[in-house]
Amino acid sequence: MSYVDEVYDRVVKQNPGEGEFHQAVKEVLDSLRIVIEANEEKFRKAALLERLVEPERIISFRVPWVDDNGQVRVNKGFRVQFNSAIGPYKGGLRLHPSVNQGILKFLGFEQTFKNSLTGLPIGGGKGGSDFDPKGKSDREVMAFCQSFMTELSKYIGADQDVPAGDIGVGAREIGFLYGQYKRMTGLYEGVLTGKGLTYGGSLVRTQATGYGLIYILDEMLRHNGKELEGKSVVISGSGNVAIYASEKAIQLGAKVVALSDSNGYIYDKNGIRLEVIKEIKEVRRGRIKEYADEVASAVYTEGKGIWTIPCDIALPCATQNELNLEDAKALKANGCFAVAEGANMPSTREATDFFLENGMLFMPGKAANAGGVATSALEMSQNSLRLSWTFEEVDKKLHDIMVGIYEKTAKAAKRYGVKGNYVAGANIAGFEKVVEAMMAQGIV
Ligand code: NDP
Ligand code: 2IT
Repeated sequence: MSYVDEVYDRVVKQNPGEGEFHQAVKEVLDSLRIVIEANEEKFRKAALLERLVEPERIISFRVPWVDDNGQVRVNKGFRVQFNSAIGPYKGGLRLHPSVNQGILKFLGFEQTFKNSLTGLPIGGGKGGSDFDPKGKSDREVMAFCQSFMTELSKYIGADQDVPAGDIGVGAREIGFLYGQYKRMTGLYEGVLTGKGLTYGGSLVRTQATGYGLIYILDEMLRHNGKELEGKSVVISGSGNVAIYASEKAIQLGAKVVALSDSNGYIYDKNGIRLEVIKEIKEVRRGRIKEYADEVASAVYTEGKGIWTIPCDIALPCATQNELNLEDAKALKANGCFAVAEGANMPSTREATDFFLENGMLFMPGKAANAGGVATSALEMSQNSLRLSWTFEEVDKKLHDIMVGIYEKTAKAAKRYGVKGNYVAGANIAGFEKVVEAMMAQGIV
């Protein structure tokens, strides 16, 4: 049996019930076959793959908090410190009822390669809780965040592990978490990123994942003789990534015609009005359906189905496995020619294979959404230097990093004879740096 298959079988056996983790490992290992087979003896002897798929450490803890009725509630809290070969653990915190250890392991595994691709010195980690911020008061969210950080603060630090936002964690939650970290440790340090601008945050971090997604999409299109201007774009989700991907796509002359949330989607034939979306989502914390109540040209549809809307470009920016084979076929049938993943692993394996086999341009999440964590690393640099760069400076660095990721990804694919396969390219390029660092540091 090949080394890759042996390690994959072991992952399935040793991590029962963690389907998303198996899926993420399989996708990476499958595309690394060519690289691994060329170095099989060396990697086997060093148990390189076995170490790569095993998190360095998982911390799991109880999060008790008191709701507005005086009732004590208990959630599960986690931090997966996946790989520190190239820098301190770095990655977001997700607050969503679907969170469990397997989901966070898939995210931490992906994060390790993504962070490597950025070229910056950050390892891979991810954390979160099954706490659902939806419908909770600000005080309840604060109570949860303070309790969560009381435990987490023992395991993180500016040179050790630096969490940030992800689904359900934005500026409000980062503020509560930071306040509690400072109170617990007495340290005013860059232990979290995505901080507010008045207490150590970086300009552009809010926009970074969405802007970065459009920067790399633009680069991919240009290298393939296409352009963004005038194209119609469907974007799923309406959170941080979806909103700022829309903003940059519109700035560059595209027309964003649809957005969604977990209840349904809106279609606006005139192109969405982003100021209305921002008011609903960022200010009122409302539902996407409210857009159709306010904008006459828009239609709201309850439930799934956003990928049946005809478009040139599709950007899944909500959550894992939100785009399946049937969706991929519908996109292709309606003329879509490019897909870039703002979310982490939003396309199922079958959908990804369909895109690649049908000549569609496809940029996988670990390359396409790396602008968020890259800008987090820029926030860490500014915190260490104790200064702040301007919006233009950070935006330019972000743009250069995304162009760099495109180049590394495209070159690695070409080098291994799979030109245009950015899935293989991103996995190989991300892997090479992590492996070199791991091999250099001995058996750890
Ligand atoms: P937000 O919480 O800001 O927004 C999430 C959006 O996705 C909401 O519209 C939400 O709808 C929708 N969504 C979440 N879960 C589901 C679900 N199970 N089914 C359907 N819709 C869902 O999160 P972000 O925008 O930050 O994150 C979106 C994706 O991007 C995630 O995959 C995240 O891991 C990834 N990402 C985020 C980065 C960042 O910097 N924030 C960086 C890189 C990747 P609803 O409100 O109804 O729940
Ligand atoms: O998935 C991700 O890359 C993020 N949620 C951002 C992580 C970060 O540390 O900024």
